[in-house]
Amino acid sequence: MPDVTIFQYEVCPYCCGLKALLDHNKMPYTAIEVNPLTKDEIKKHPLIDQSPDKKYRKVPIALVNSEQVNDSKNIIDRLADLRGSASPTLKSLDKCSEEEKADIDWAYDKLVILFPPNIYRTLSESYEAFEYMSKSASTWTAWQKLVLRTTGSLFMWLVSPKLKKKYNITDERQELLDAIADWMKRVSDKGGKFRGGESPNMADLIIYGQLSAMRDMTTLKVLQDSNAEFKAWYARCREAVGPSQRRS
Ligand SMILES: N[C@@H](CCC(=O)N[C@@H](CS)C(=O)NCC(=O)O)C(=O)O
Repeated sequence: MPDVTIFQYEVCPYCCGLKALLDHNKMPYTAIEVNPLTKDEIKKHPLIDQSPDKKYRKVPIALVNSEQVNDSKNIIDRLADLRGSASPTLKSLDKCSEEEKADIDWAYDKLVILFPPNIYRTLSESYEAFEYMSKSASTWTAWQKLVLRTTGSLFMWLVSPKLKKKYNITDERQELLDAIADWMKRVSDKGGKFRGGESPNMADLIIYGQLSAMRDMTTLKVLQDSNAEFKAWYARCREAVGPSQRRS
């Protein structure tokens, strides 16, 4: 198994989609929570390239056997290469079926962009997201957590309308409910259990993982309370993904 470290935010859907694949494939990893205000964990890490032309400041970033890989899709491809034996749920994205690829593209291009305007839509929901984020960062000081919770939640709540405008979103809640209904229609076309049929495919796992970034948040509760089929699919995916393979 490769040695994998992931620089992440606990609420980052790209990070959570990636981790769902690792958990399901029983691949252990270390996760380092990045402070979104300072990004010190990335800026000060000796194995992260700091040269001006190569510096990358988004998450996830992975160290795979000490080699830096940026961007969740590149990380998936790299891990699939290294894993050697083919796994239907950890293969390089260009080995996915056209349908699986289209579902994954939909998740990246349409679904995930609806998350921020939802989780930061009110000041209290924004605070809830940052409270959750600060709880996940065991190595930060109480002061850092307080600054993150207050400044971060206020900032994202203020930025949220700009995100809506940028992505042409009018009613963030309704559009997310519609997207989930659309996804469940596609799952139902395959018998209703998973989009992959009797077992989850990569799209099920990535989409579940991305949505799990909002666990314990109001948005996910609203989705589950409004759509019983979705609630059941989400629970089946959680079961299929199994326990976290995070070592520390
Ligand atoms: N295409 C990238 C997107 C990564 C991304 O946008 N991550 C967000 C967090 S969810 C980020 O780091 N944004 C910049 C920031 O927080 O400063 C991927 O799939 O990894």
